[in-house]
Amino acid sequence: MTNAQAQRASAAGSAPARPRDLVHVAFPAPAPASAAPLDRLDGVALVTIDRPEALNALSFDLLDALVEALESLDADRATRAVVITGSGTRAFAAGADIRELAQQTSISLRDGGRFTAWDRIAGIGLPLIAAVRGVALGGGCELAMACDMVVAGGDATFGQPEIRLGVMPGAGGTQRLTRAIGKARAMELILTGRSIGAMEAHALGLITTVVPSEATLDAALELAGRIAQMPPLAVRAAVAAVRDAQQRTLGEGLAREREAFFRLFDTRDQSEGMAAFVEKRSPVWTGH
Ligand code: CO8
Repeated sequence: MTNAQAQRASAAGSAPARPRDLVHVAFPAPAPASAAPLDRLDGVALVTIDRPEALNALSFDLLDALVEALESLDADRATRAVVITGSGTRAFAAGADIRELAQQTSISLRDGGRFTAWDRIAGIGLPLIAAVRGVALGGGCELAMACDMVVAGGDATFGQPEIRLGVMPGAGGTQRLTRAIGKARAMELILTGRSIGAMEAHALGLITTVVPSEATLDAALELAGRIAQMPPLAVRAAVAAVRDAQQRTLGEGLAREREAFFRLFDTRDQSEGMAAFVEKRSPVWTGH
């Protein structure tokens, strides 16, 4: 616990769980329980938000612990892809911790600096896959949308219910939802707070895939495992370029894409990948 966190806990007169207890990291991720054997989870990390008693609500300390976990995985060259999930079956995350938010003022939010966690999540270079069962609401939906792909179980629901609390999305929801599903549909969801099920979310283009609920984590790990088999420098470059499509003009994005493409020709993986094709063999990626 940091000093600031200790002071906050002391001021609240209680001893909350230490931040790192709220997030668990398994690296490499455990093999899925599915029948299909997966021997390709080298390089895949599983990050679990573990606060099921509050439907994995994202307290500020939990978010800090999540960011710290992601940043240390990002700094480890052995990690190739990350799956983020919520513990239990009822929630990915039911949003910000409303009890904690209820005590805030505009000044405490602005001066507290706790929202920088969201910028740090956006700065993670690894591909992030959300494995969503149950609710992904408010900040939970925003966290799923901050990931690069979303694998959802049939029991998943997504929504931005903040309007019903007298506020609005504040961690990217208005921007990422609008980019994902378009202005008119985002407006309806944000202005009414209506939640949508996994099938509707898929039809709208919000998520990558829908699978039977019990298969959600396995499907996300399997997807991460496939990505982890790809050349890591090219994966990171492609992740950055696709993200650029959501945050830059077309001209800027195209220029950055071209530069990233050119830079990959300085890598051994590019030589190896193309030589392997010509020599009709499988490539061996080294990440150099
Ligand atoms: N914050 C705090 N506690 C929560 C939250 C939450 N967001 N969601 C659920 N819980 C708690 C409940 O209080 C309850 O605790 P307890 O047993 O101690 O009373 C426990 O989790 C179980 O929840 P319910 O009994 O309510 O379970 P139900 O199955 O009846 O209902 C729902 C499930 C529909 C998901 C319901 O819990 C709900 O509506 N939750 C709130 C959803 C919501 O409004 N989310 C948006 C929050 S605002 C937000 O995310 C703004 C983001 C801004 C930036 C992010 C900054 C971090």
